[in-house]
Amino acid sequence: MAPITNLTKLLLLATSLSSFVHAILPDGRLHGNMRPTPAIPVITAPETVLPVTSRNGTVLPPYNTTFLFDQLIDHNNPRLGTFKQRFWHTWEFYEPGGPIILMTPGEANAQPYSGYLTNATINGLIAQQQSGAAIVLEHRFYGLSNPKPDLTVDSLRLHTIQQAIDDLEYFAKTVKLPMPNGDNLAPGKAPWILIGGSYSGALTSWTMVNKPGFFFAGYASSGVVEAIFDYWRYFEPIRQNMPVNCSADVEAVITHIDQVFSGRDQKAINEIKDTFGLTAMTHLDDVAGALRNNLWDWQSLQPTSGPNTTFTRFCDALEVKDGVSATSSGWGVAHALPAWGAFWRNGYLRQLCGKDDAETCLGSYNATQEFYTDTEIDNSNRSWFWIVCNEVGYLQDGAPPNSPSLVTRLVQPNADLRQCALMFPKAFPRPPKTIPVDRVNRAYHGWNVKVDRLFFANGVRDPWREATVSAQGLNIKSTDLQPIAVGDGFHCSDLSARAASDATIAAVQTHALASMKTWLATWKPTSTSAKSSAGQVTIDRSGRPARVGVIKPMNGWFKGFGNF
Ligand SMILES: *[C@@H]1O[C@H](CO)[C@@H](O)[C@H](O)[C@H]1NC(C)=O
Ligand SMILES: *[C@@H]1O[C@H](CO)[C@@H](O)[C@H](O)[C@H]1NC(C)=O
Ligand SMILES: *[C@@H]1O[C@H](CO)[C@@H](O)[C@H](O)[C@H]1NC(C)=O
Ligand SMILES: *[C@@H]1O[C@H](CO)[C@@H](O)[C@H](O)[C@H]1NC(C)=O
Ligand SMILES: *[C@@H]1O[C@H](CO)[C@@H](O)[C@H](O)[C@H]1NC(C)=O
Ligand SMILES: *[C@@H]1O[C@H](CO)[C@@H](O)[C@H](O)[C@H]1NC(C)=O
Ligand SMILES: CC(=O)N[C@H]1CO[C@H](CO)[C@@H](O)[C@@H]1O
Repeated sequence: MAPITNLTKLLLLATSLSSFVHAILPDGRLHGNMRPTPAIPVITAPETVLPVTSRNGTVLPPYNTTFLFDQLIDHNNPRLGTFKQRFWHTWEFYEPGGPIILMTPGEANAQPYSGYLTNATINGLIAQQQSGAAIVLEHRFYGLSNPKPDLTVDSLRLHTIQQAIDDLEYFAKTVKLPMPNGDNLAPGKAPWILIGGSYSGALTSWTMVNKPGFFFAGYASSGVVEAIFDYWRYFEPIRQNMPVNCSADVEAVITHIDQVFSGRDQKAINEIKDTFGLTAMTHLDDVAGALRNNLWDWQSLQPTSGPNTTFTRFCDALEVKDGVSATSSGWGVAHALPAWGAFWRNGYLRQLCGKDDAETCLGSYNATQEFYTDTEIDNSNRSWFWIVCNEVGYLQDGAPPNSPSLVTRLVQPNADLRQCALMFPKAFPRPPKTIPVDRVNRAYHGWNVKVDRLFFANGVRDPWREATVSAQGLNIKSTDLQPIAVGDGFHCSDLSARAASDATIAAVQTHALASMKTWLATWKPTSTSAKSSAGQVTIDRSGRPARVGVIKPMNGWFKGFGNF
């Protein structure tokens, strides 16, 4: 499990103090058979004693000042008017001529991402080196940036990748930035750099393909540029990089469980359910699917995680017997199965599900559960699942028969397609047959992206690697104008300045900073029109805390990221 961050504690506190009754798992997800989102790690600006100051000593607004921009509700129909889109901004390193560095954290409430204004992140390192200003923009349909008052299907029709791309363009073109000369810095007058990680890393690539030349340069960390329907390869970098005895045993246990669960020996089936403390669960694919959680825990690893992570404890539980570690072939099912079960019964299940019973927490079949029916705003799990079901897929399930699998083959894409229908019955009266990911790949070129001045940063141990331009077997060439730098990191590791403690990630960052320097030296203004930005911004003083919706650990999207 992701170490409980201060943010999570705050959210839990906020929730317990409010009237919300949503079931929340201790790790912040809505339910227990839910895969981790490819979101970027939360980095919050340090609370400094000193005020933020510009290079000449002017005192600037604190990093956590929330600005509001009037964004178009529907780029296909501007007459529908605008909604308030939140953003955060600083010009502490800015000097005239410097770049404007824009990031959306993507599928999350953006409030805790203030660190992406500072030199705790690659964004701020670029700003510091190039004398730029930095912006964090909340993505539509996340947090409090909502074109519509709820997350019903009718509202979510405006939640598409293309609308998000158009948001970025309209924001950059129109915003009157709250800084000196801020109405005279649109693209063409100042060089804009678009940054993103994970989904928003893909969005960076997709936007630069879709709006050629609009953003001068880009940086995509772990950008999952290729939409993939059956993304069973999510588990491949994990299988390849985890302790080999542990992967051998996980594979053996899962093969055994799949065999028993596919047979008719009810006694043997019940014994396995009991072993994991899941006796009361109804559906065997939910039981076997829930064991993916131990692999999803890998997603919260970072080079700075230290030795005592949930994932490490899991492998130790399987592989260390009476103080002795198994050889590379593992101990085999006879030891590993009961050891895995004990790990669940002795704390893991409680860590995952809190006070919820196993079926409520890990079951995926109950259409009336609040997890499926809650349509209040600020529920990133629901908003993201809409994009999953309609555009990108990335379904994380068992490997095909001829490949080793760490996760049950009883869970196949239809398990997620069934959930699409449960969560969005108005859009999917029946489970869809597939997800039209080809549309996304055709529109935004996926792995075939060719864009000047777009920097790709990826990590060998990132489970999302296989959807990036560094997927194994692709061999896409790194060039000066479209570099691909691969470090030994995990998911989006290179976004954090702290991750430079790993020399391979430091090299990725150094490479990126050098590319930005070279590219920006060639920038020339293309627009000389008079001041034009009319998008006045206001400051949000409402101070509304983030909401936590119903989370179940039955999909992996929303596993957190820890230890930056
Ligand atoms: C210092 O910078 C601020 C904005 O960053 C600007 O408004 C002001 O004119 C500058 N003052 C001097 C003395 O350069
Ligand atoms: C910003 O952070 C400071 C320091 O933690 C806090 O006192 C202040 O209330 C915060 N402001 C907003 C608008 O959240
Ligand atoms: C990062 O920025 C802060 C100002 O926000 C500055 O005090 C600090 O020296 C910078 N760190 C580095 C390593 O440049
Ligand atoms: C490892 O972490 C667990 C859970 O946070 C804790 O209970 C345990 O004491 C830690 N072990 C060590 C050796 O730090
Ligand atoms: C066996 O597993 C333990 C515990 O996870 C690990 O520390 C060790 O490196 C593994 N050894 C081999 C040979 O895989
Ligand atoms: C389904 O969920 C609802 C709402 O949480 C609950 O009242 C009901 O008992 C559940 N049904 C089953 C069969 O678990
Ligand atoms: C709105 C909501 O409930 N979102 C949650 C989805 O899952 C993540 C875990 O990463 C939580 O942090 C969010 O609060």
